[in-house]
Amino acid sequence: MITIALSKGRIWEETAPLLQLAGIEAAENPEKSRRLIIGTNRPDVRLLILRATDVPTYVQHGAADMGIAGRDVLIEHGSENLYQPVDLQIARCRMMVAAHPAFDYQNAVRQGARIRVATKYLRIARDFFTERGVHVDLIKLYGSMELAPLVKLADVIVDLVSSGNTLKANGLVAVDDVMEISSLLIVNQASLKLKREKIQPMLDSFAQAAVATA
Ligand code: PRT
Ligand code: MG
Repeated sequence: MITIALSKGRIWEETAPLLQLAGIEAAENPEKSRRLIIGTNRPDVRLLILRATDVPTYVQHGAADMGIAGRDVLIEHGSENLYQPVDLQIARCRMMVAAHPAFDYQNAVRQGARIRVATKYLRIARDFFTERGVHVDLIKLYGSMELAPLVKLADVIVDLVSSGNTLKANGLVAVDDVMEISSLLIVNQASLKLKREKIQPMLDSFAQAAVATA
């Protein structure tokens, strides 16, 4: 059995066509089903439907042989034991620093001021500002980061931006670019060794499908 860990929402939407190109079709639509284990047209392949941030954990411990996770999630989780053979180029967006237009970010950075940063992505934010020699106080949030600058919980946020509509709707502007984000195929290293004759052809199909849909 090959077990693939995935999350609902945008990852599923963009993964389904890749799975199909790789000859795998889910028996049920995970967006509609309440089932957390979903079979496929291949009796030897099943899907686990998880929270996006839990995907690396299942693959790392071998509860799933492979999975699909955003680079943001992988960096925050750490990638010990995880082989990352294919960048699928799906669920693409950018990690950005955003602020209220009244906050002079460039000046704060230049003057070496201490900046209050609210984010779900502590590791990414810490590394980004440390590299630039900017002193920050990090405030951990679990969602709705856009609110923080509006009520003066923080000077800036570090968050994912795709259309930019969420920033715009809350009157925030992007002030710095942290990194490009896409989702990667991750594989448990022991699974790859033990089940290589099944897994390697799947990795090749995914890589081809990613190029075909890019
Ligand atoms: O939503 P939930 O709390 O269950 O979990 P999650 O947010 O970790 O998962 P999900 O499914 O929302 O995102 C899965 C992955 O998709 C992330 O790990 C990213 O790699 C990728 N991705 C791509 C995004 C976005 N684009 C994105 N725009 N993840 C989140 N967003 C959010 C962003 O945080 C912001 O709140 O969408 C909002 C901004 O969108 P725009 O279009 O208004 O700019
Ligand atoms: Mg989300």
